[in-house]
Amino acid sequence: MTDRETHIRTCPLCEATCGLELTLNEDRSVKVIRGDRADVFSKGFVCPKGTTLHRLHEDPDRLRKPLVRTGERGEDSFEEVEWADAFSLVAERLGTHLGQDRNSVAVYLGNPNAHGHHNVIYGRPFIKALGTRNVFSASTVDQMPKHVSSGLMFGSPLAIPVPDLDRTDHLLILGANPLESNGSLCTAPDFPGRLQAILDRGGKVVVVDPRRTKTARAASEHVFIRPGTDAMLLLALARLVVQRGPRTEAIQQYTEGLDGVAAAVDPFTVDRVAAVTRIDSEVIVRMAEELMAAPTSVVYSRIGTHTTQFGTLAAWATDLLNVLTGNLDRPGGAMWPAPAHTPRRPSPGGRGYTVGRWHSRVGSHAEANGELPVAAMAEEILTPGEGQVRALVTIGGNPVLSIPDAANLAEALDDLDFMVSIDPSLNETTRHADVILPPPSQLERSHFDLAFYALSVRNIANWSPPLYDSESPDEVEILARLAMAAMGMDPNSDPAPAHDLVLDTLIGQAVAREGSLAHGLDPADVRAALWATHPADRALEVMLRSGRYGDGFGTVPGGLTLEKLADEPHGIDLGALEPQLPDMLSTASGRVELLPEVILADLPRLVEAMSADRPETVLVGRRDLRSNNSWMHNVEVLVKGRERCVVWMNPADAERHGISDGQQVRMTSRVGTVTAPVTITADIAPGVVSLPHGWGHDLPGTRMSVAAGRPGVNTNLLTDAAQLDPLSGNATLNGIPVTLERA
Ligand SMILES: Nc1nc2c(c(=O)[nH]1)N[C@H]1C(S)=C(S)[C@@H](COP(=O)(O)OP(=O)(O)OC[C@H]3O[C@@H](n4cnc5c(=O)[nH]c(N)nc54)[C@H](O)[C@@H]3O)O[C@H]1N2
Ligand SMILES: Nc1nc2c(c(=O)[nH]1)N[C@H]1C(S)=C(S)[C@@H](COP(=O)(O)OP(=O)(O)OC[C@H]3O[C@@H](n4cnc5c(=O)[nH]c(N)nc54)[C@H](O)[C@@H]3O)O[C@H]1N2
Ligand code: SF4
Ligand SMILES: [Mo]
Repeated sequence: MTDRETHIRTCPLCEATCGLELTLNEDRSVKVIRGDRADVFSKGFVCPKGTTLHRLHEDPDRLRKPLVRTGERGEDSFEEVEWADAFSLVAERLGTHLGQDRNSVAVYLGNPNAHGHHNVIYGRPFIKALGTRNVFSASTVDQMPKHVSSGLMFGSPLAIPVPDLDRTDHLLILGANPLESNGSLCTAPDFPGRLQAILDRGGKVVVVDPRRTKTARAASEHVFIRPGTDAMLLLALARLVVQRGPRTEAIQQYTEGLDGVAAAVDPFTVDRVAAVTRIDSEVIVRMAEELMAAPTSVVYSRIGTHTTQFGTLAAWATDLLNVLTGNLDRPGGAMWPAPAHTPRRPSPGGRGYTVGRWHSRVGSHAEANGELPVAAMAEEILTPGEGQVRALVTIGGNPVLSIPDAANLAEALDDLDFMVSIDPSLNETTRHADVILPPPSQLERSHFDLAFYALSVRNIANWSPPLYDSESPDEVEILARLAMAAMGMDPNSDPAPAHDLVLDTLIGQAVAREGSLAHGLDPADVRAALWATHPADRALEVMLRSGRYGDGFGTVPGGLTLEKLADEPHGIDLGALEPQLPDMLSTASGRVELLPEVILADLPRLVEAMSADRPETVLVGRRDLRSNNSWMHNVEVLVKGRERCVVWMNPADAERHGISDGQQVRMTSRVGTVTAPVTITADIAPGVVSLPHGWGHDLPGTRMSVAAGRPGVNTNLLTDAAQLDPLSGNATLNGIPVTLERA
């Protein structure tokens, strides 16, 4: 038997960053993908999606050449064109709009942009080149509340504390289901193993979720909650901890506002909160006592708590509680990663963080992180007047399936003068585009998880080279050429100046920033020292070598370089998380702001909501291990088997509505109606139904042959774009009032 060639790379599909081992055939096609046992972080763990990564590359439906529309929107009437022609067309059409009004061009960035370093590095410069304020992304149907609360409390939207899974004695999870999602804002390959290890060392895991999820089953305890009420529960827990004496001795000196906490949380009495959340008072009290009694404990809340009308309050309350139990910035508690691509901050304090530096034109929604709420994108397109959005660039996203009131958005896309999508598929969103520019596959690019190593339960660095060369321009070249077009340059001229601009900006920051290992170096020397050749890798190299473990371009012998990482295909483990207070704080006060003003100003809304009327039935979401948002349903092995796009319904609700297992239910919300088959299960709380997102592949004009055969329905025809978390602009995707009837 001959030794087969293998290729090691990091899985780019979810936040877990698993190492993959690809065994190749003689023609270098992929024979099989397994978990990489030698990976320093994932140690062989893999899920069904990771083992099908090559199927995306091989998918005959994957676009290989640019498409230009020849017929009506909504039909599959496109022709393949040469890249230069596609770029010229985009330059001409975008140029016309940009020439009149920069804000008339909007951009939408989808989830895949966060996976890997290419688009993380090139996304911002591209947006800057467009010069528009109409920037939308999947962040406002996701984690924006956590950015806002972290910005307000710690000074930076990226200073997100993660649960120290591997050392904690007690983990309280709210609104996350990592045994299906593999974790989010908490990069931890083999989440199941890490949770089991907590139990094995005598610790406890408690899951709060309106469904008894796979994670809940694996935990020590599951607690049902009424959707949308987590912020109240967390503040009731905070109130109990304050009453019993908060454990803040260790970090008190780094905090601001501690004296005011008791008054702020006072309205959230156990009895009131028990009634609203439908959790017994005794259970709430015990939850608080256990958080305090455990040697170390940590509260971790995720998308089920963020995509509600109180998303930012829930995100803030989570960290407030971790402070009060004495578990912020402490092993076994909530800790900040120290990622390789950023320098260590030399001292606390900074400019702080603000939201609402500008507002959206129609709904007057506040900007957060330079973005406007994606739930408001349709109204910006459809409402006439000065500053109306007339052209749209989508980059790796499928908002027609992923954002609320999707029918309205689809209508809005048809109303545009021009739309261009950078995307490898002709799907529910890109079918509205005039031009589609397909980037190469994941196997044709290098990979480094810039975003997720900053959210990781260990400090890790792992870089993967491309497996294959690509004949077409890669994604950073596409972005560079579109940026040139946006700046009035010929997109078909040499893109080197655009790449140089990105690189020189990064080098400029690295040599200027205090704490950077390139501080004070001559930019020309830094540039001359670079080893990498690809523009995205060169930019990454600057970050790594000037970052906290870097070689400082020769000034720190033995320090981290990209070349070194390239020699370590299984990654480098840079150690467990370490305490970082107070230097990492960039608030204006240089302290942890426990009671930011905008949070305090929003609290009365939560107090009022405790006595509001409650709808009889609400809809929540669900994720499945074999699915990934909207875009892996064209992989046959992942979608075969039982139907996954089904409504979960409690037996009591089913009986009340006369619905039996497998029958169709018609669900109607304020904005739409959807009909789907029912699975009756006691694993969901009464008064709650659940339907996964990312389905609804039966729209005409797409090229997703496998997905079209198992279309499912689009749950975002029901979610309501009018219900936002006011502080972050995040959409409400959970707790949507619906009425049910047998179809
Ligand atoms: N297999 C798979 N993995 C994925 C993805 C995928 O689509 N499929 N998507 C990736 C992405 S983009 C993300 S952001 C992450 C998300 O990762 P997670 O945050 O773990 O997301 P979910 O698995 O949807 O878990 C959310 C849970 O919240 C519950 N929930 C709903 N409403 C409420 C509420 O009001 N309160 C509480 N306490 N719980 C509530 C839901 O029942 C659900 O179990 O997953 C990533 N990983
Ligand atoms: N009801 C409900 N709705 C939800 C959620 C929920 O829990 N409930 N979750 C929300 C969350 S957390 C998220 S993150 C969003 C996701 O929302 P989106 O980001 O809008 O949707 P995805 O399905 O991730 O879109 C992936 C798209 O990227 C393309 N793509 C894949 N790889 C690449 C690449 O390398 N480059 C480029 N340019 N394109 C690529 C795919 O072809 C596909 O078109 O959905 C949100 N919507
Ligand atoms: S858990 Fe996530 S990173 Fe790991 S193999 Fe599955 S999809 Fe890939
Ligand atoms: Mo997400």
